[in-house]
Amino acid sequence: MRSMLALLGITLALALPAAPVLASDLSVSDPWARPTPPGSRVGAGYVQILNGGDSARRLLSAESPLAGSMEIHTMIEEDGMMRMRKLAEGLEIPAGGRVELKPGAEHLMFFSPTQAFVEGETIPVTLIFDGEERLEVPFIVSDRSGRMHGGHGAHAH
Ligand SMILES: [Cu+2]
Repeated sequence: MRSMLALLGITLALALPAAPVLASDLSVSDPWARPTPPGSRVGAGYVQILNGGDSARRLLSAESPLAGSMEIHTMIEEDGMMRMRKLAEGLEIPAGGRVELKPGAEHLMFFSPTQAFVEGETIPVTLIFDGEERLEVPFIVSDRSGRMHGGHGAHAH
């Protein structure tokens, strides 16, 4: 039985398309979104994106079935105040490097959420990269307000 299973495994492996075609150098870790009150018109999401490849990649956009639209933002200091700005060209993930979207820095914006983001729930997000690569990433809604100092929440859009 054991050897039959092993054989079956080999057969299946041979039947699969060549792995490098499907393999991605991109991966993500710790995707999370902030809880929002009902009726909120915006939400924010954060994630680390790792690029294991040897060429730079670019996050171009994002979308979610639970938001009317999404944007990639950064924070800049202007007249002593931190303000959000849309990254129209997207966000580069350096070769062999990583970018951490986090409060007070780059982040994803959810506009016109279709529902409140409730702690513990999952927001499905598609991250869209150059080369038309799409990563499906579930963002976990979690309250990390203790770490939000200088973050996004205090700023009107
Ligand atoms: Cu923003």
